[in-house]
Amino acid sequence: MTTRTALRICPLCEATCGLALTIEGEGPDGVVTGARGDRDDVFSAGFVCPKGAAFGSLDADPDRLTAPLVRRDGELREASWAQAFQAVADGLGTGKEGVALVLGNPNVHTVAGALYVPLLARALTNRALFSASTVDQMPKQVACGYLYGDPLAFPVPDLDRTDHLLIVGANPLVSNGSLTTAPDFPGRLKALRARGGRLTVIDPKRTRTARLADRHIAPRPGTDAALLLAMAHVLLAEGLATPVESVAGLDEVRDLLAPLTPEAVAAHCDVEAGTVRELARELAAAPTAAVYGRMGSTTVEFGTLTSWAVDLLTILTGNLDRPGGALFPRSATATVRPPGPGRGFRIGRWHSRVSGHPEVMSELPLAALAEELDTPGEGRLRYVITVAANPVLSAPDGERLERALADCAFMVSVDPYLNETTRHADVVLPPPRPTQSAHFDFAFNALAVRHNVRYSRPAVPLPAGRPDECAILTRLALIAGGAPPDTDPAALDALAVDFLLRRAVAQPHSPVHGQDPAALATRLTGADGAERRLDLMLRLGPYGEGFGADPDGLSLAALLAHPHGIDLGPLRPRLAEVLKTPSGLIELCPEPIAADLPRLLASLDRRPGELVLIGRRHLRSNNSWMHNVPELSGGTNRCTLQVHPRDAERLGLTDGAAARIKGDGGEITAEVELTGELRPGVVSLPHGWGHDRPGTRTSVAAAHPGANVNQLLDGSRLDPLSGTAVLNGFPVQVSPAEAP
Ligand SMILES: Nc1nc2c(c(=O)[nH]1)N[C@H]1C(S)=C(S)[C@@H](COP(=O)(O)OP(=O)(O)OC[C@H]3O[C@@H](n4cnc5c(=O)[nH]c(N)nc54)[C@H](O)[C@@H]3O)O[C@H]1N2
Ligand SMILES: Nc1nc2c(c(=O)[nH]1)N[C@H]1C(S)=C(S)[C@@H](COP(=O)(O)OP(=O)(O)OC[C@H]3O[C@@H](n4cnc5c(=O)[nH]c(N)nc54)[C@H](O)[C@@H]3O)O[C@H]1N2
Ligand code: SF4
Ligand SMILES: [Mo]
Repeated sequence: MTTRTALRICPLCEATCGLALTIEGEGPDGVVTGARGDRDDVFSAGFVCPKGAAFGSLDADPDRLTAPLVRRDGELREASWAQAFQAVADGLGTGKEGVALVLGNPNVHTVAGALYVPLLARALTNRALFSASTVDQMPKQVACGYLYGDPLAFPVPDLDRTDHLLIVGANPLVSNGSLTTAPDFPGRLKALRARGGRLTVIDPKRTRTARLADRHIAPRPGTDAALLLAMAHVLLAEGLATPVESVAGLDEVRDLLAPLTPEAVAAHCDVEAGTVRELARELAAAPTAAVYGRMGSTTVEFGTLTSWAVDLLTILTGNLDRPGGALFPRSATATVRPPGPGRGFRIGRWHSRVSGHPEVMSELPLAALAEELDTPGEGRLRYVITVAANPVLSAPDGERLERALADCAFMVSVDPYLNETTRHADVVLPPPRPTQSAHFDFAFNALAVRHNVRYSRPAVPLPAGRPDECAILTRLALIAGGAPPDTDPAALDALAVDFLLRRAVAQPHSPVHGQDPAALATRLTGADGAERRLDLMLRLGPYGEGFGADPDGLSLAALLAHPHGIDLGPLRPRLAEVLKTPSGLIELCPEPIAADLPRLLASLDRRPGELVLIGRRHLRSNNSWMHNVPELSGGTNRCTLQVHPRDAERLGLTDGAAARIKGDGGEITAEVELTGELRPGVVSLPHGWGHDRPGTRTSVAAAHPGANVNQLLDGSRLDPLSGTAVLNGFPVQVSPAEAP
């Protein structure tokens, strides 16, 4: 048997480590028999975590679907690709008005998600887009949208150069980082401390990240907005604020935060006023500093306010857009825009039908998907397309959603597994395994702590007749757009290329200004449409060769010549290029955000009920879909209810016994695990569990199903500005239960 090595960027989390895969066997049958970190990778330099090391098992999982499934006489059966696409065309029929498009997390990790999902969304042209963003980072997008005029302009902490990092509600030692792409995040935090820098962690749990910190603050969950805004109050009151020049609204912020003194928030947050002052002074005194917030700062009652506060602190301490602070990465495939004011950001251009939630970045809250499907009346969504999503487990009230999915007129899922969500589909279209897919990080290059660009072609070829995920989504887009069945799929790529080129040649600052788009299109290289589109984006991007304008610049050919990637240097200040607010300044005090502050002020006197629940992640997991890999299951990766011993005593719970947990949306049972790491009054359950449904095909996961924490929610607790579900810090009741 032949053995060879192939390079492949890991798609399993946001760290984007370069892997060196050992592959045995020829052609489409090649299997991964080993995975290690690629020591020569320009960005990850050999780092790999247990998930990356298990890449081969995940890739070869025998439960992965290898052929499409089509429902006939109530049962999902294997079918040919032609039959499956025909079934989709028949099933969607003329129902295009009422199609919900549901996008899950892996879309940010695939070429198909970046390049073809937008084409599918455009073909559907309706206003029913739902994604994992509204159970994740949407509050950050709203805050950045208002502050900088661009909801995708995320400042990223300059991890390798900062003197002081304040982490709010993130656990990168386990998650490997999010909205900040940094292979070996743990090593980079240790390096920060080794060079004399300071790490502060705000988290109701003493997590692995908190244990590494110089200072750990454990506030009451959901109170960070008040805590951080009180810190901002201190900066302003004590004359410690030294914001960058290009800000508007500083006086308005000062007035707005006047009531938020450390004393006013201390009891609410359960953090002493003196500590709030110290935190603010330390941040201001550090030569450079960055504030970094993640899930514990977004998926909470005041998610947008907290996200705004995170950036406010960075801005007020003069740390935005400077080395060692937080900077805006410049991705190799970004659209180059001339500096100058923009149109700004707004939400609510339309509203959801049932509860009237405002659209945010063209999306409606994932938590509202079930009601949009099951509530009768005009405009009811009757058709569902899911791509890489398992909302039955990842969104609130999966039981209601399951009933709605079972009842809809037609559902198609693009997914490699038959799981809790896809078991309701009428057609399942499985993409090939990761080794058979190309990889490029369109999303994460824009979040990386160091500029770089890397590309992996498929390590193993596809069998004849099997479409890759780009081809699957192309066909779906053509069907959704009503194209005749014999339409050449290449037409869609040609349209996308033409669109970008026409726009470029019309722009005076573009290196191809005034040229002929058709002639430029013929110069693109690449083995398929996706590669040609990547080539185009690279060539016209900020480091591009500009169709000959800069012979040393980037193109697909240059990337292919550098299999371990190309380093493009450290992050650099570029605020002027980023700002797209109408004023051309950072709009520090956006009206919609200011209007949400009274809600926060009103909550200050409220003492929440006895117990609140927060989530947690495990190192060897990834949301709902990695419990099926034997190497990644068992051990500490279990769905237990963590409880502080003091609470356990009060509630009559013992270690290893079963507990019943009740919330707005239902009740579940889980095994109790006592831990002193939680602050009392807080219990913790991981998400992505509940693999006990019939009709799924995830045999390893089904053996240890766990319980679905999101069943405790009914979908009504949302951060109003972003439509994001409150997944952290919601009230629950816990009592002893019979063993499950
Ligand atoms: N309570 C609670 N709930 C949470 C969270 C929490 O912290 N607490 N976290 C939230 C967050 S941050 C997120 S991002 C969401 C994630 O929730 P989802 O977006 O639903 O994502 P996953 O659970 O990761 O499920 C991914 C699906 O994609 C499929 N898949 C895997 N690889 C591919 C591929 O290459 N192509 C395609 N087409 N499909 C693929 C898997 O089989 C699975 O069905 O969960 C959210 N839900
Ligand atoms: N191993 C592994 N890695 C992953 C994933 C996974 O499932 N497993 N999922 C990936 C995804 S989709 C994402 S979005 C990222 C998420 O990346 P992170 O946000 O780093 O991961 P979490 O574990 O959700 O960390 C949230 C932290 O917030 C804390 N917290 C909860 N409530 C509050 C609060 O009210 N205030 C404060 N200050 N803290 C609070 C929790 O205790 C927890 O430590 O991880 C990614 N990486
Ligand atoms: S840290 Fe993330 S990207 Fe790196 S090997 Fe692990 S799962 Fe893959
Ligand atoms: Mo996420």
